[in-house]
Amino acid sequence: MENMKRSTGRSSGSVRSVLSSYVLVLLMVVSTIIVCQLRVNSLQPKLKEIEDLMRENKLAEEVAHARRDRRGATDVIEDFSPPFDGGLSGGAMFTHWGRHACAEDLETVYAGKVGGSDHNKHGGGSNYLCVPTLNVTWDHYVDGPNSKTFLYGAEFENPGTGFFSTDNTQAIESIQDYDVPCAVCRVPTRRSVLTIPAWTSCPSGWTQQYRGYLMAGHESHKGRNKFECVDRAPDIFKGTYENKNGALFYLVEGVCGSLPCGPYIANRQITCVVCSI
Ligand SMILES: [Ca+2]
Ligand SMILES: [Ca+2]
Repeated sequence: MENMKRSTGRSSGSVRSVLSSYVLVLLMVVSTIIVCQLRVNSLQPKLKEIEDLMRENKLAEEVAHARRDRRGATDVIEDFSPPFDGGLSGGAMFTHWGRHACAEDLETVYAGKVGGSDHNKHGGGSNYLCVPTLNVTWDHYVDGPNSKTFLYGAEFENPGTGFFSTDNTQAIESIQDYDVPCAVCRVPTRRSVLTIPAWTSCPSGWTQQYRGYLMAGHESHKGRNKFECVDRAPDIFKGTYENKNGALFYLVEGVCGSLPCGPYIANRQITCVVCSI
């Protein structure tokens, strides 16, 4: 019995000892956690400072990257764009058919006479050209008919009466067979030029460069030409009244039925206006 009491007492002592050890370990763990937490808390401002620095550094990198991109884009734009001048650079180009020079407020790039393919032959070009009469220069050449493609001069054909003013014809009453002048014009302050058939004035906001009659080749001839607007007060080349033909300018008439009858009238000569904006 006595032994049992001693044994029980030893067991209780062991249990207390073990419990004490657990409590001690627990206290150590708790104290360690508290110390760590305190350490974490003390590091928090430093951590935030580091995060702020990283963020700022990232932002700085992003700003630097964006600046590099912008510089690259600016270089590309400068490579392909002229210096900004308020949007007036460039100018618009057109050919003033029937006049020796452009209007005074325009730049006459060059003047000449109209050329084209023969009115009654196949082949060649289908457009009228404004061919310079000054400073004609050659590169390599072999004289003689070699390629069988020719550039002719152009003249007025069957211009009728009452259509064209004689204001600029130097007292010549009829422009029949006279060679057709032309001038290539630049409108420095405009960006667009448009030829409008069947109108004698420009749309609102547009400026009229000139007006006249639509002209092209004769439908029975083999050649084809572009329609061009020829000034209703043409200049002439004095002394060119000989009938040389070549490329020809005829007044163009509307065909009612194919075009809507009203506004268009059968066989009525089509007007035109050249406008810029
Ligand atoms: Ca002629
Ligand atoms: Ca003729």
